[in-house]
Amino acid sequence: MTTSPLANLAIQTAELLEAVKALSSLEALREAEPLIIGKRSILSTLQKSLGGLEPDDRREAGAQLQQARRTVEAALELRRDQLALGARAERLASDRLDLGDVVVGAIRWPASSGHPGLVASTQRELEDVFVAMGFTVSDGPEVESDWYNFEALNIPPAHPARGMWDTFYVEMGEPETVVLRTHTSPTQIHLMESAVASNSLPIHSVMPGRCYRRDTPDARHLATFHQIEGLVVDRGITFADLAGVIETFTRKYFGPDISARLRPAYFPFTEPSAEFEITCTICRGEGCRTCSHTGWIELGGCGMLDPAVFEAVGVDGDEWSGFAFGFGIDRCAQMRYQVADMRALIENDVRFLRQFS
Ligand code: FA5
Repeated sequence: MTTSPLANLAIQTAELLEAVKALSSLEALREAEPLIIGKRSILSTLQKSLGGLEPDDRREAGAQLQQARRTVEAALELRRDQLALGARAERLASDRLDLGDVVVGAIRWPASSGHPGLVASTQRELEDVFVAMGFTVSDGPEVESDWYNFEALNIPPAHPARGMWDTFYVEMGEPETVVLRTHTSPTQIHLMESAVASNSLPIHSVMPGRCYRRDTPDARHLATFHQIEGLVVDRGITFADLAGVIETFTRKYFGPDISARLRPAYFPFTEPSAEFEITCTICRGEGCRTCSHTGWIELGGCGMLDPAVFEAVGVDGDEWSGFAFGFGIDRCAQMRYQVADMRALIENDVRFLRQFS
């Protein structure tokens, strides 16, 4: 008498069900699945052995085997669902955000109060330095007509110098072209126009404010940044006055250890013009990524007011002369507080911000 190949099917099925129950993770289940119901499983081996049976026996054995397979498959699916549920619960527990914890733990209670950002406080410090030197503080609009941002500053349409400032345009053409100011120099024009209108020359003023350029942010540039413009219009003003103001400013703001230099430059609204640079405070002049390995950082431009500008605003150049400068406030903050990458100023990382509270 031959034994049926399925003689131990009940025991074998029970063993498979035990094995399924013992699976402790989704990964273990994925690994064990081919051995439990795949081609290499005992169920598939038994299936192959049915070939030698009589047709009736084979049909009956086939049905039994099918039933066993369905039972094991159902157990496997159930185990898969249980394990997936467990894994999800674990994930949720580890991601859990307890607002109570945040108040008591991370923020500290009582919560610390806010404080002005580094650029805002630098602007105030710069204003204080210039006020102590006898300047008043004025401001002007951030949205300017083409006339104020360019033309009155001796930069007519299509002048190649427009390329110096990559501009955000608000309106193009008729009735007039309107831009986000690319520098604070248009405020000079407003100030001189109103001084002429009110017959209140001379002017000794600084004008801080936000500027916009289509510049790609990097270690020394942002698309939205700040400048402080300086304007002096008086009788008998010379380049020596300008150099003296810059030297005094550097000593007062950066201290005696920092060297400054003026290098010849070109701006359409000043003649002669210069660039104002200081020793890079990140590397102390050794050369680093922030200063492009030159050891120097440009803080701004300056120069004697060009006669064309006086003409545009109606100042009598025979009686008056003057100078102007425009320094980057973010650059000043960067150099004073040794911020290697200017982008840190706008990232709002509280670990950075807290250092300046
Ligand atoms: C000007 O904007 C001139 N208006 C300065 C000036 C005023 C010259 C008066 C003569 C008389 P410049 O494009 O070089 O010049 O910018 C001056 C300073 O602004 C730079 O030295 C730098 O400190 C700062 N600056 C310019 N572009 C950016 C920027 N994208 N991000 C941060 N700071 C900037």
